[in-house]
Amino acid sequence: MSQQGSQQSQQQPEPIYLKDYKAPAYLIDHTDLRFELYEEETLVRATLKVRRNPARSGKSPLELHGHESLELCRLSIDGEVLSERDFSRDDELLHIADVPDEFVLECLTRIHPQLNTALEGLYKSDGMFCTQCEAEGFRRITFYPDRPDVMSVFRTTVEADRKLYPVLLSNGNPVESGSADDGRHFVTWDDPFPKPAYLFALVAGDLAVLEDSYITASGRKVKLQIYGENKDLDKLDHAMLSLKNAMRWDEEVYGREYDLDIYMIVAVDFFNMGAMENKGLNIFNTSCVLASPRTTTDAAFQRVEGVVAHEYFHNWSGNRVTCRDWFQLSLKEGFTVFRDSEFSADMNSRTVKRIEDVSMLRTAQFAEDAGPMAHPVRPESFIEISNFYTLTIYEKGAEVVRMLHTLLGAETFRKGSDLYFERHDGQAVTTDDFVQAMADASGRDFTQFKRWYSQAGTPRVEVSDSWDAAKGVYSLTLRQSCPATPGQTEKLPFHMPVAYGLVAQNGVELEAGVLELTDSEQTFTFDDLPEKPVPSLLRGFSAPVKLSYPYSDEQLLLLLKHDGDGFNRWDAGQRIAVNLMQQLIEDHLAGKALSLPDAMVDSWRAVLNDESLDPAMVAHLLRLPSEAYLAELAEVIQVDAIHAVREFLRKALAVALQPEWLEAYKRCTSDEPYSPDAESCARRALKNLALGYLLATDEDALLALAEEQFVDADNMTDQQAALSLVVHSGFREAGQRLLDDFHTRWHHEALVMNQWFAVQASDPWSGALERVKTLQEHPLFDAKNPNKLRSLVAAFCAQNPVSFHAQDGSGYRYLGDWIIKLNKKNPQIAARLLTPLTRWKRYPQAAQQLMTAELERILAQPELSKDVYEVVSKSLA
Ligand code: B3K
Ligand code: ZN
Repeated sequence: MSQQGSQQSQQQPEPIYLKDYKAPAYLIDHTDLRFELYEEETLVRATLKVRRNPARSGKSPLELHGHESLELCRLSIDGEVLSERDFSRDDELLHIADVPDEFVLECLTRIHPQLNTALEGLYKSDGMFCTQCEAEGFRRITFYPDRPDVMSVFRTTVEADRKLYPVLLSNGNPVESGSADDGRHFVTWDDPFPKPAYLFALVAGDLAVLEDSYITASGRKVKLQIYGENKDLDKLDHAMLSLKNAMRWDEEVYGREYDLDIYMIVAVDFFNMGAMENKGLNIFNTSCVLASPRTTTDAAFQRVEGVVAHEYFHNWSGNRVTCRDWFQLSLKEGFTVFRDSEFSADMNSRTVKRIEDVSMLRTAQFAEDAGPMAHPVRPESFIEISNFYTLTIYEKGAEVVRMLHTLLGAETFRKGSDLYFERHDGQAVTTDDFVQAMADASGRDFTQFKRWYSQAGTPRVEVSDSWDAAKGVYSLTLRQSCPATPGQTEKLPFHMPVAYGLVAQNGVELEAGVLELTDSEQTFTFDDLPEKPVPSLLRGFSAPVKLSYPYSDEQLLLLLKHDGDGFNRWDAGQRIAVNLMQQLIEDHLAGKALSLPDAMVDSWRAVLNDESLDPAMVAHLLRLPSEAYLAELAEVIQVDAIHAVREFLRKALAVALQPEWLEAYKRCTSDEPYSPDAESCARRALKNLALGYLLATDEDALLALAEEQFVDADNMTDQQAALSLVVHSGFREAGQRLLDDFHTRWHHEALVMNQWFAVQASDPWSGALERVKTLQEHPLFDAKNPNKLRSLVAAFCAQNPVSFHAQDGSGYRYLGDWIIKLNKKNPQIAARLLTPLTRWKRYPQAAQQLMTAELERILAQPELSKDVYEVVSKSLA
């Protein structure tokens, strides 16, 4: 009791609500910033042209956001210095009660980027200065209305020591540069496009640059520059190519051209997220921009391509048209993820891209939707917006846009996006505005559809069917429901497209189309059919739902062989494997012996031997559903049973098909020089899948094959695969040998060493936690660098379920200790790392108790950041 009492007496952060939105009281027509960067401190001079917002009636005080770390040195209005009586300051805001309707505000602020470990605002990454302002980082730089609906034209001068910081960058075009006293120099940048403060960026450092150019569709020449450390100059070509491809694609598919004369990307090592779309000056985590065959895996090559495109696409979907408030975050993120995934689909294999996206959505986003942080695509409230850069906003948001695309068709959708960009260019708008543009361009009514933005949770769709043989009439009945989520108990029916095909016993497609489900129960009939078809439902995963239909194994095998939709072929295979694995998990828990049915071996053999199939498709078809996916599907997550069953099946399939795996391995081995194109990636994917199965046979001769691949590989995909497969297959001695060898080869490459940490942290063996603790002391580990935390701490807690969920609770305590350590230093990362603990309700009783005890220990800490407080308190609610 007493402890609860003391917690309540601490002042807890309050949520803010969408319903409380008010237009800004003042607008900033022009923002002039002057930065003087020094080793101990930075001075920021801001000159703002302020005007009362004519859309707001009555007089209001001027309120500027300002983080507690800002030192206010001087404040003046129209040249008159304000005294302390003229303004007041609290934790978040500076209030000036009495201001004219139009005035110039000047403000001198002192900040300390060198001490900024939160990596928000202006901070130092290794030796360079850089910024991250989204969502609310600009208020750590100067006093300003730091909200996305205040859009201003920026002019920025950066001054620093010329030797230490020869490169000085900001948004827009460079307009002036020169020398200053004491070996210093300056550059002035002018950005003519009004933008909110979250898109501001500044970089100062000693950087190398890769330069190229791009001619836009209308014939304008744009200078392209990618900056990084000198030693990484050879790793920038793939990002440059991806950028040019993205620029062309956006012209061709969306009719969108780039607008400034220069587009810059800067790679930094210390970064909380993947990348940031600052106007004309993207700042990227090195992990999302550097790529070379020797140091980068195929997956990372594709990630670079996708993220470079994503940030580029934001120039229209995010920058030219931005969000009115942060509740609308998915307006730019969902749409831009949809755009980048279509781009990647066009550049590589469409089916494979869809399989990858859906696997992630169904595993991680569905789990989020079923957890305590579940929220709608347009949330109604938040305590800390940084906690809402979620899979729901990004991935489910993209699925919502995809559904509009499916409902309208490509051509009408394009009319809608044209209308949206034209209508709202230069504005800060809402998801309603986006949907309205789609509705106006198509003449359709999307009132019900908008529930996808306001209702959280993953809908269920149950399908049953009937067949009237005499009339040749087949009917499908669809029933939808949606489970309760925090704050939302009752849900109304969604409007969802259900793409389908009807497949005959000989594999021929009888009919295909898109059903529109709008009611809680609806029946669709199909006439004149020659036989009872097998329904292929939710083709291409046309809606983000859990669909069930009582398929027999024979029906699934038919779809696996013949479905005209590649995604559903894969999904049929997944359903077969999931059904079997769920049965085996039950058997395992009941102490029964496990066995592999012959039918499964036969169908896998058929897929493996089918050389007409795309090897990437084969690799996806023959990869067993992940432990994380099985966990998401489970009523109660039995971590050890899931792991044991998956291992049993892997070994059984390895042994049963050993000659076929070896044959596939050889077939996919090639002497061609490395190329990251889709076909070569597919070949390597199948080869390394086969290697994994071969190692699962525990035969030493096959271990030699893996070691040979490790040593001979001319690319990181093959080398990393051999390393992680040997380590994770439990060959302790050989694993250590390869780890040591890998360390010797790559200790000078930070990103490669992240893999080395991650392979060890995600190794499912009993010594993993001790090893992770030892690795924390490794000279290359740095707790201030989010990439290092992700590759060690997050890899252990989120990708090593058997070790994280050890029954003695040691994994939970380990994570709790980290959260407490990072709470103040880097709240965003601390809150993100917490995710695995928040899912406690899904585990057996004993684990629940240990997990909640750890959450309570965190909640009882003094001075919790808003980020951590929000996640922990909602998890315990
Ligand atoms: N818009 C940025 C995300 C910034 C997150 C800040 N906490 C990256 C992106 O989605 O493109
Ligand atoms: Zn984005």
